[in-house]
Amino acid sequence: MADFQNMIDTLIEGDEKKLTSLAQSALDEGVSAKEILEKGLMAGMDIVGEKMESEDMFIPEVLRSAKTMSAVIDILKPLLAEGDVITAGKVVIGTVKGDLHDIGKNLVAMMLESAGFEVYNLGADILPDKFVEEIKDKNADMLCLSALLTTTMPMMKTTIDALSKSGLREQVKVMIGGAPVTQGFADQIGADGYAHDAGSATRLAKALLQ
Ligand code: B1M
Repeated sequence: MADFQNMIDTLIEGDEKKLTSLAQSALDEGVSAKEILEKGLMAGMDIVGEKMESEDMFIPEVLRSAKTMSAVIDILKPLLAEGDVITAGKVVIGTVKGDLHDIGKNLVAMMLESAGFEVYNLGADILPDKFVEEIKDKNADMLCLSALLTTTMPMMKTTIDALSKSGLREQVKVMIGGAPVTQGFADQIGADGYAHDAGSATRLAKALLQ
């Protein structure tokens, strides 16, 4: 019988070799890729998110778990049947124009992907119109904006304004984050939510799209 708890613990430890072997053994026993994804990997990543919020895990450890999960997902992907993965929502994410910081944003993107979101990561230094274009193109449910500089925070408002101007604001939730960003700033510029770190970003994204 598949040992999902062992998979969860191994994902938290970030031991890619062991998790690959556990997933392979489960597949050999006839356990479906979908079950491994949901009960082993996604369940484990939920705990990683909680541990990050409570500061029981730190950025390098979270990154290691996220990379471990991605490696095992690559094995499962060809075995997942169409319809096996119900996405939690489509998310467009990027760092705003003028800002080159992307390490934290990439961590948020990885965590969202691990939680079952379909993530379109545009990168850093992204113009408001590029975000809008991508949202239209992908029919996205959520826009995630990151900024690490106090000087680029106003670009978050400019981007939300561009979204409103395009007529898409009502159908897209906007979440913002980054070290200098606060809940007060999110309220001020009309974002739907602010998250402090990648763990709480995943939780908030789920809540906003529920
Ligand atoms: Co720069 N930088 N940097 N930098 N840099 C900071 C941000 C700074 C605080 C350093 C300092 O002075 N102490 C300072 C900003 C000051 C301010 O505005 N308040 C600063 C500065 C001034 C600059 C330059 C202007 C320096 C210069 O050229 N004179 C310049 C600006 C370039 C530009 O962007 N136009 C610059 C350049 C750079 C590098 C390119 C060298 C490099 C970035 C490389 C890269 O990202 N690819 C860099 C780095 C690495 C940093 C520090 C050292 C580290 C940032 C980081 O990656 N942290 C940073 C100082 C620091 O933070 N200690 C600094 C780790 C990362 C995991 O955390 O990004 O906070 P963080 O992400 C967290 C949360 O914030 C949150 O979740 C993440 C995970 O928990 N989060 C979200 C992030 N986005 C989110 C989105 C969400 C939700 C949560 O929802 C959508």
